Amino acid sequence: MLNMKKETPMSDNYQVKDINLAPKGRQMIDWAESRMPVLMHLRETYKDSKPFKGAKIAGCIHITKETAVLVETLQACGAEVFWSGCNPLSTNDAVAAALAKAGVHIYAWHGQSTEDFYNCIEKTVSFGPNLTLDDGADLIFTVHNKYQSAASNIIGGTEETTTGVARLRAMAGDGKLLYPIFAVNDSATKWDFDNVYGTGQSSLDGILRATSILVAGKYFVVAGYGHCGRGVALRAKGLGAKTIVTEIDPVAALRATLEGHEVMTMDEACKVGDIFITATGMKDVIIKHHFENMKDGAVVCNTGHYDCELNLKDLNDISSSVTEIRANNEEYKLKNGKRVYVLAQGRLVNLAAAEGHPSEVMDMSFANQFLALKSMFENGKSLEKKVYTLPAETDQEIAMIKLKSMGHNVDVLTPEQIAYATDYSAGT
Ligand code: ARJ
Repeated sequence: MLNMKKETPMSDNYQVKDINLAPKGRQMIDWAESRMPVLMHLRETYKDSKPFKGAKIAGCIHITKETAVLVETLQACGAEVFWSGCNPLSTNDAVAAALAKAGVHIYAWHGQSTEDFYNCIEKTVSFGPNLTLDDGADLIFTVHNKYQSAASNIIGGTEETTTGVARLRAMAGDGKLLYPIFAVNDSATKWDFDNVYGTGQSSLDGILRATSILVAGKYFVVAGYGHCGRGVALRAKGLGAKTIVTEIDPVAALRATLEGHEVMTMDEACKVGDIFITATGMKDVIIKHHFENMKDGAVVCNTGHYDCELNLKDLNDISSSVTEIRANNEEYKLKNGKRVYVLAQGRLVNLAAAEGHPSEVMDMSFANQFLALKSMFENGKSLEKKVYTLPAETDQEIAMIKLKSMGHNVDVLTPEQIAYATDYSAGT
């Protein structure tokens, strides 16, 4: 059906860095499972009825221990799964090996070239999936741009992240989308938790692993005060940083000032900051003249989905040397004599230099993924080729299971209270 190159170097079952890493990967997955009660509850609930029987799911998301719990939950509930990573630097090779051992058709390894990255995605498409799962929409774009014939077999897909959702909405607006999509990112139990607390903690984790520097007392510049930037600024402040936010949206900037951050333009902030992190989803946020004006020793990184937020070509042009001084930390010696340290080559610092968001928060994101795919498999044929959000009841269900797993409960309205809420004759 697909015009895949016949001489693909990949085996039909998997392509990972080292299959012998599987036992180590299995330990990591076991650890994640013990912290993901919602997903494990869904596995337990649906493992006998197997709602995914007959589903062939191609997925393109970061290969982490948390992703492994999602993949194995889909498998346990009847799906056949074909996986690739959505970033050349975020694959955990031990986890990938454990998944390969567990029968997942997985094609991903850490540090792969851009060419291999796309070859791996194409390999998963060659199996003729009927559902797709994306983080950043690279798999969907591959189907749409190169393998349109595969789309006729695809009932629908899901998208994990803000950047991907924005692009898919643009595609749907132009009438270019070939199958319906659930925007998992837009569920409250994803966006309000993963993007804020997940990105906040894991980005600081990545910065600390790559630098081992003290955050307290430093000028910490966060570009973008969306949910992700807000989470990062919150955690940096918690560690004692003097936080500075740059924004293009006056409402977001105003929110940042009232939440205790200094607000300024990047032209101003570049001269002040000790640590910079971009969380905008936009390209060219830090460019040549910003790098040139930074203080000696400034640390720069990105936590947005794509690596275009820092213009590293600009930085290269004004540098006389680049040296890797520790894992995920490159020293650029500028021709003006100053040094700038770039983490994880400008790729998402939280996934490339650390392990991504903690399992507890991915639990909710991936419970949304599971329920979105289930709903798509069951009802997708009746949907239009648009981007949909999940119903509010799904958020309620996920939040309730999560709360209960943490030992909390909520109050319930009485019938009188329910009537009161909509009683427009009631006054003081
Ligand atoms: C898998 C992760 C992890 C993790 O949900 C997050 C999001 O929206 C992404 C943008 O690319 C990354 C994704 N994410 C964060 N942490 N995916 N496993 N541990």
